[in-house]
Amino acid sequence: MKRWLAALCAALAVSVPVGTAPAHADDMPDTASVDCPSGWFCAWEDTNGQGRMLQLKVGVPDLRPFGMDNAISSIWNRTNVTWCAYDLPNYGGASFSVGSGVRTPRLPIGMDDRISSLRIGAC
Ligand SMILES: [Ca+2]
Repeated sequence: MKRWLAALCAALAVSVPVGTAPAHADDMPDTASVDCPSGWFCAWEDTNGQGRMLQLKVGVPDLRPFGMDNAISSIWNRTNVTWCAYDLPNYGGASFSVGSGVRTPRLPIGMDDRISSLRIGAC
C-alpha cells in the first residue's frame, strides 16, 4: 500500500497558486496555460483554471487522498491520449471522455464538483 501510494505521488502533483488573478472571461486565463505543462492532464477545483490544481500522468482511482474528490470544476487534457472522468471512486458511476487537447473551463452541471476518479482511455 505504501509503495503504491509513493508511486502514485511521484506521478502527480497538487499545487496551490500563490496569487489568484481575477477572471474576466469564460475562457481559461493565460495563467492556466502556464500552470498546466504540456504532457499533463490538469484539473482545478474552480472554474477557469482557478484554485488548487491537480496534475496527472497516470490514472487515480480515488481523488480523496488529494483533497480533490467532488471538487473539480475545470480541466485541460494536455496529454496526447483520451482520458475518462468518473462520478464515483474506482472508475464507477457516470463518466465522460476527455479527448487529447480538450480544455473545459466550466464542467457542465452534473459533472461539476462530481469527479471522483480519472484514468487514461476513452470511456
Ligand atoms: Ca469545484
